[in-house]
Order: sequence, then structure tokens, then C-alpha cells
Amino acid sequence: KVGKSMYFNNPMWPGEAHSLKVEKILFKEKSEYQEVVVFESATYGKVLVLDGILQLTEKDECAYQEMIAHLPLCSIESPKNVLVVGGGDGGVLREIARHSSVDLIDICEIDKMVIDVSKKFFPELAVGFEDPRVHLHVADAVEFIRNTPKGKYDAIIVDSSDPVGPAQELVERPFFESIARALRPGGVLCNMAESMWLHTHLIQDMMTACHEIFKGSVHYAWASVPTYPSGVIGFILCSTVGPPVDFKIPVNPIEKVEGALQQRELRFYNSQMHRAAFALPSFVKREVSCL
Ligand code: AAT
Repeated sequence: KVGKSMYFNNPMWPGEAHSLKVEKILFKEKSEYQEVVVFESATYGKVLVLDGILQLTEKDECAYQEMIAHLPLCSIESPKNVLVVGGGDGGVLREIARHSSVDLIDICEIDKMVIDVSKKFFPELAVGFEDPRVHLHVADAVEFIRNTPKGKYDAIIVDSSDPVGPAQELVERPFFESIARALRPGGVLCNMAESMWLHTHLIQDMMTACHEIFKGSVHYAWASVPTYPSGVIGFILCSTVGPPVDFKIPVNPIEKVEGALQQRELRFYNSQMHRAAFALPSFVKREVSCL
């Protein structure tokens, strides 16, 4: 409501709601897939909401986008071909573009309205689309990955919404199987993987599937993002069989990149944060069996 707060409650986090004070609603429309809302908040800048779930705020988007992009890309030498699933706001593209070794950045986002809205209201994220290496595919990622040639990508980043609505299939086995096929030997996946405080069962299911499908390494990492439910977000990092990948050691540190691509300073990611992201609380180690 205008002048009041917007509450975010969802069956994904029953019994709790999160809220931000609304200064002004800037956009509200239903796309073919979901309800898209943008509002100006009192303390976190502009906010993007899809189907009543907060996707990003201007204040803390850096933490999520920088970590989901640089955790995988700094873990391998000279990544060249990268695919983003979801991520229609462009923030992850902006981060990938910092890597000068990258030649091709494909993005597969299902909802054109998210892209248009980001270009209008979130230019600091949508700037990612301006990089000439970016190729946009407006399509369902499940279909897109199924039709991707085997071994095409060095890295795939799944920046998708929570598994309700159009992203439901993105946490299921067949999707992980087609991702593993689309990666080259020793290629890497970084998948948004919810909150360790709220979703240990979902994390367990995703980790089990990934262990069976990706025969290289599989790890869980996390970062603080204050406006996501419970204030943290996790990532599953996997590699396919091939040259071994030790995700905990950033062999391709981003700090060494200089010049135009670094015009916007990194706000959250650095090599220490990379290493720290893999340290897990004892209860998570106990409750998620394959960590
Ligand atoms: N960059 C941070 C915001 C996101 S956006 C997630 C995107 O995934 C949305 O734009 C949505 O339209 C897109 N998406 C959902 N399903 C599909 C699909 N099947 N194929 C392609 N794109 C899809 C993520 C925020 C995470 C929130 C954590 N609580």
C-alpha cells in the first residue's frame, strides 16, 4: 500500500512476513507469467517484486549479483562462454562483463516485461545488457538448455526466482541433467539455493541431485543479503568431470582486472569473501547430509 509498508509473505516461509516502507509505487502490471511491481522504498532504494516476492533492492543487490557471478567465474581459469538463466534485470550480466576472458554471454529469461522494467527503473543493473558480448534469448530456460549443444559453456549461472511459478522446474533433476550436458568437462554451475535458515530440505534435495548428476565437486556457499527472507541467500556450486575445480580457492581473482570493465567498483565480493562463503554453520553441516 502507498504510504504504508509492503509485506512479503509466502508459503516458502510460513509464519513470517518481511516488510519495507513504501514511498511510491512506480509500476504494477501482470505479464504473461507473473505480477511485476516496482516501488520506491524509504530505505533500500527502488525494489523489484515478482508475484509478491522481493527479487532485488538497489541497496543490497550488489551482494547477490557479485557473489552469484564471481564465485563460479573466479573458480576457473579464463572462462569464455557463459550462460545466465533468469536474471532479466541485467545485474548478473553486469558482473560477468568484468571478466575480460569472456567472449560470449548468453542470457535466457522467460519474461520480457522484467527486462523492459529493469531498463526503465534499474539502469545500474540493465547496463549489463549493453555489453556487446551479451545475446538475449527470451524463452523458458528448461526448453533452451535442452536444445543447447553438448559442452557449449564454461559456466552456467542460474539466477532464477523461487521455485513457485515459472521457476518450478529449475530445481528439478531433468534441469540439472541438461545443465551438466551443456557444460564442458570441468565446467561450473552456480545455482541460487535459497536460505539455510528456512529451506534445509530443499537444499538437501538439490545437493543430493547435484551430487548424483555432477561427478566433479559440489559445494554450498552463502552470503548476507538483508532483504531476502532470513537475510541470507545460498548458492550451490558444481563442476562436471574434467579438470578438477576447487571452488574454495579463487584461481582467477577479479581484483586483478583493471580498466573500463572495473568502472563500477565491486561493493561486496573479494577473494576473502569468496573463501569465507564456503564456511558453514554446524547445524547446516549436520542437517544437510552431503555437505
Ligand atoms: N537478479 C535477482 C533476481 C532474481 S530474478 C529471477 C528471474 O528468473 C526473473 O526475472 C524470472 O522471470 C526468471 N525466471 C523464472 N523462471 C524462469 C524460467 N523457467 N526460464 C527463464 N527465466 C525464468 C532472482 C531472485 C532470487 C530470490 C531469492 N529469494
